[in-house]
Amino acid sequence: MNANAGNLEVLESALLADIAAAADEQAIEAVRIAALGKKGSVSELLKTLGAMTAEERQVQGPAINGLKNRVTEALAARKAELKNAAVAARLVAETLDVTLPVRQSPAERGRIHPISQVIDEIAAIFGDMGFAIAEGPDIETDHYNFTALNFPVGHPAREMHDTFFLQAAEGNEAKLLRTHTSPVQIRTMEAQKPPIRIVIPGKTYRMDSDATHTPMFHQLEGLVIDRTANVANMRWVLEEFCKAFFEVPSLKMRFRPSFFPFTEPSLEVDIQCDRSRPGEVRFGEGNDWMEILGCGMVHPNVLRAGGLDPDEYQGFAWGMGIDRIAMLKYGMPDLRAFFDADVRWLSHYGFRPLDMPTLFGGLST
Ligand code: 2NL
Repeated sequence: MNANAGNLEVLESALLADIAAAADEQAIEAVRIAALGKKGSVSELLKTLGAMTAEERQVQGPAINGLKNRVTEALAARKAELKNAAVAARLVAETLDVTLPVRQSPAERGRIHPISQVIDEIAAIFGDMGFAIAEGPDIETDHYNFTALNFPVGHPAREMHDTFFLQAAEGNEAKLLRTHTSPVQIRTMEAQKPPIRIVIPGKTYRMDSDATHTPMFHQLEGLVIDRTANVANMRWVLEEFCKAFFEVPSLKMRFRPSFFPFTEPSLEVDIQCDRSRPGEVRFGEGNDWMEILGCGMVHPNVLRAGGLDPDEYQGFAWGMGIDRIAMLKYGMPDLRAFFDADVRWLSHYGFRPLDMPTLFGGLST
């Protein structure tokens, strides 16, 4: 009897020590199963009560049940303790400084390159006039880049030192990097019937590199072809474009005779500007002129090369440098910074991606 009481005490202190030593909820559960589970040490003791005499049970019943109750309580207390400790540990580990400034999302932090912005602005202006955007490959054939555009054999632009030629496979004609976006107009004439009203923005390449020229630059050309398109229509389209692009209500334009192989007649266009303030050019005011684009009536040979009958169709076309007009509009002094990929430059001169240029909301918001 006394020996049994001693055994109960030993078991109890062993179980209480195990409970105190349990470091997490998994460990405490293991102790519970070892003591109170189906084959647990305490459960096994309880099973022995059935085989006892009434006198024995009177003593052992309360002793074993008392042990069971104290172990149950100790398990519950330790479980609660571990739970609180786990919450406290998470509170320390998962601190959140709510006074930190909110980090901007990529859509807010990123910037649209001025060239992309200007292309979007031009697309908005001509899109509003009913033009579609057309694109084509940067790598072209001699036919689309020169021959179809009425460049005579021996024209200086066809020389190796002006144009980037690609290495040709044995017996094949060398391809080249397009020197203007005009090949896209020829491809469009071949692919669709007039009326054609397209603008073509894109990369162009010439072997030229100094303070005002980069070997890759951006051009925008336009093409209108139908049965009656004429110089007066061209003048209106270009004037509406310049007013919208430079965001001025009125603007004087000057058309000077010029020469391009692909147009006849060919014209160069100057717009009115004011250069009287140092380091600043204003458009639509003043008595100065600035050259802005070249244009003309599409040459009959070019119409023929595009598969059109010049006795049936006529049209006008124009071309301008995007990089240059972007510099003019946004006062960027150095062309080369356009292609340096300097994020400090881009965060200064770039545009917010969510501010899309529209004619009703403003182009350059
Ligand atoms: C300039 C002048 C120009 C064109 C480009 C063109 C294209 C075809 C037919 C006729 Cl397919 N013309 N393009 C016409 C006149 C001028 O560009 O100074 N560009 C930077």
